[in-house]
Amino acid sequence: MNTEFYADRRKRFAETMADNSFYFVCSGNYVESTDDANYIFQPYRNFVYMTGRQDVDATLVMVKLNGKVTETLFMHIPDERELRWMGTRFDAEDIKAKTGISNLVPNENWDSFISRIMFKNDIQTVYMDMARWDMNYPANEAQKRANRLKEIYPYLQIHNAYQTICKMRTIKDAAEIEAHRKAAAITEEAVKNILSNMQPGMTESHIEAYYDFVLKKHGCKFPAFTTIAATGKNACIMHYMDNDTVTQDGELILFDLGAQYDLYCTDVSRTYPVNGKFTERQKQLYNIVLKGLEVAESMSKPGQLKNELQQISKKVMAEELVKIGMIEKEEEISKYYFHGSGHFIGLDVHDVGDSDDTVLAEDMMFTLEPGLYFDEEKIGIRIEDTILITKDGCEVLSGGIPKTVEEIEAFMAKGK
Ligand SMILES: [Mn+2]
Repeated sequence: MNTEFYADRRKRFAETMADNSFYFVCSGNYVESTDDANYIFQPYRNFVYMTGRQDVDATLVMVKLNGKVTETLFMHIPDERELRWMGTRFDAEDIKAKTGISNLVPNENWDSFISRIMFKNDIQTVYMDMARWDMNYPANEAQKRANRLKEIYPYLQIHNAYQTICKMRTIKDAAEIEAHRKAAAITEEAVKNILSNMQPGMTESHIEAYYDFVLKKHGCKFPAFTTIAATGKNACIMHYMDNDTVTQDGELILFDLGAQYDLYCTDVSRTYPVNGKFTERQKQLYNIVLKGLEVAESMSKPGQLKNELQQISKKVMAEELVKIGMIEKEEEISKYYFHGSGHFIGLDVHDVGDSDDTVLAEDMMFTLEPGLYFDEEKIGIRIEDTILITKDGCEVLSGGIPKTVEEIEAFMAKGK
């Protein structure tokens, strides 16, 4: 990604900072899993957003003094042993060039740096950056640093900049949209690989492997989230992730999956006949969900209240269920439909910034995901797209992934 995008984000944030203040955001650290192993490192997304980097134990500091902003990146500098064992890549000049931050400082210098800016200047305000939902989580690096600052400089006003930056993240810039497009294109190729290879008798995870293969081929080490591959009645379990059931001829299989590129996510659900052909009944129910999705997509444009899209999908599906006699009154749809209709998407799958009164605006990205679940028929159907709001409508980034009955049957017939 181009350096200018990160510099621009920092500049826009700096404009919201009070004069004579500083902001810091930490990338985070490894979390121990078992024995001498760690969980996969997940960099703090606001750090990535502001720097484009995914380093362990790094901190960005922006100091604003008399209207002038200086930026410093604190990093862990690997020693000889680490370079040998871990192969850690560290090229200071490259980091400076890619981030646009010219001050690169070892973590060990944190205390002296803080002492210096606090000694010379009348800083009263500090912005930390912390997403947190639970009192019982252990303190993270950002909290530890904020606590220490407060201890030494008890007069400091400490604010959380998290929401300000999350709000910026809801409007994607060109570089972010490009990354989302790449993630969507990889997902499309991967789902098509499933369709070309899926056969009744395979386990769900065997089918999932055709998807994983394409992700790895494109250098995506991990998907955006744990894949759901749920055949038959498993599709009625919202967070089914065992993926160990043998698929049967005549069943539908529900996939909820997505690739990520540069951490930018795709989130797609599709429901396909394992053998390549829908039964009449499956087609009837499938087309109701598809109609629910299509009507919401047709109304996705700037100015539209996002939450209304859920109601629109729900109403259309309820009307159709009444028509075919599955329910008598529209409100009875809650028997078959019980989840939300979608979420913002970005550096996180369930991205930040969404609220009950979100009005759609150009360059927002979100998903729509209506579904219907018929336990007694062992059929669960969800169809989900990743959507970009454009100037006067929307673009369905996942639109190339077979979705209508005709597209699905034609594609699967060709692949066999
Ligand atoms: Mn999904």
